[in-house]
Amino acid sequence: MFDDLRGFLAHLEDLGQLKLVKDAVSVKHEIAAGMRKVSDNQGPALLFENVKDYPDWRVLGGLFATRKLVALGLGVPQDEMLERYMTLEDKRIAPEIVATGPCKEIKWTGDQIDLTKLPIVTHASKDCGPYVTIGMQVGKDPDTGIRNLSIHRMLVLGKDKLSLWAPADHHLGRMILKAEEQGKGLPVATAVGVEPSIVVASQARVPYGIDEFHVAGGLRGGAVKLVKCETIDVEVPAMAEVIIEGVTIPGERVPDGPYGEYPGCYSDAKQAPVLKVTAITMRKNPIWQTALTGMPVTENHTLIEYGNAAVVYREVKKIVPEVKGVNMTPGGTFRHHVVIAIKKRAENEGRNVILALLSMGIGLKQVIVVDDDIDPFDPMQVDWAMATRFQADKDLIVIPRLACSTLDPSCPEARVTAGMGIDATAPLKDHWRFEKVEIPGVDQVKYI
Ligand SMILES: Cc1cc2nc3c(=O)[nH]c(=O)nc-3n(C[C@H](O)[C@H](O)[C@H](O)COP(=O)(O)O)c2cc1C
Ligand SMILES: [Mn+2]
Repeated sequence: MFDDLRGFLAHLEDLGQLKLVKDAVSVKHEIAAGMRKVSDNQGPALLFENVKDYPDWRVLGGLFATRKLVALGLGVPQDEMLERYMTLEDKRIAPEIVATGPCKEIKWTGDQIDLTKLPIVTHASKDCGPYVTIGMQVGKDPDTGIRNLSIHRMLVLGKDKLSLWAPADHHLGRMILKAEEQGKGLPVATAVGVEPSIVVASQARVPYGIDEFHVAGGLRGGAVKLVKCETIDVEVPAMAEVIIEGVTIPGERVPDGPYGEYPGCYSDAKQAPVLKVTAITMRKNPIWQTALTGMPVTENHTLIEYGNAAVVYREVKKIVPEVKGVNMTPGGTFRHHVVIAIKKRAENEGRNVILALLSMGIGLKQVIVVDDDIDPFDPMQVDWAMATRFQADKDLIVIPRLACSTLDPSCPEARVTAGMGIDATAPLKDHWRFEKVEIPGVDQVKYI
């Protein structure tokens, strides 16, 4: 596996999956424009070497723009990703604390702290400002001290202040609220530019109280090396490009937005916690990494696919042991829509699957269940199943007002959604009526 981000970049360069961009680009929109293009065109990732106003920096964008890049990051063949991801997610290898590391090569403390000296990118046309979009936030539960690793966007508010959009239904948001109840700020470190398994692990849907660095260890097949921060009691990846250390200001909230969000629409300004920066450390000749979100598919979608598909697969498996496929669909942002293929052996198993998935609260609003003779990844076959095996009056389930982690603008209020289930499995009774028409001997035809 890769020791650090630079190791992964060298690998991508060998494979022709990394483009070194020499053209001068601005951090305002111009970098994001290139990222949009490679997200729409199957890569490659982009390393901008000539960033206007930031001569000391290189900026990396679209590192996970395609599903192929995510698979390369984990060193897993793309068609085996879900199966392998699930095995590796369960492996769990504890991180190792080391004395120091490259992320300490340069240190800014006190008056040296200045976020405006980092090439933080403004992405979408209506974004309210520059955002850190792929920082790995590390926080600790104020009572147990157990770490959490996740990604939350941060808006630059000044030289030493950032917003930190971590809502209460995410683990870091919960920690911030817990600390506030004790009248304290929460120390939070943000690591930018780490190797891919740490990024993918940050998206694992593991319960509160599980340190995602253990998941990263399993994904990469070896312990992640962590070092202590300079100013807060938090550990961060030793090989990271940049570390931003800070403490949330208890009770303080700022408007954060509008921002071009993962559903592909702008979110309104939300009241986000504020982080006071206490130190910035980095490697020599640092690489700043930024990630695009907005209309699917971007890296905000590809990175989330397998964490979501895994938790859905496991939930379905509890009800129907023979799960043939789980397709979190790209148009459904890899969060909202799923197609499940099952081998059903009791009449209403599909309905149980629908209820179980809609009640998970992970953002699902549309669940389609098909039989195992349908490829859930083929929209034509799924449509055919709906055309011939589904009747809306008896096979459609609508559940109003579910609590749900979502930024979908069609929701009646924040974090509330209706759920829809479509049971497009054929009845077991009179099954011959739902069989696909087949012609014998097609495989033997040699003349075309
Ligand atoms: C590129 C990227 C950006 C993200 N930005 C945010 C964000 O700004 N706010 C947020 O709550 N979640 C964001 N997420 C999703 C969370 O990081 C994800 O749900 C994570 O699993 C939460 O961790 P937790 O389960 O420990 O709460 C982002 C994910 C990715 C891949
Ligand atoms: Mn977590």
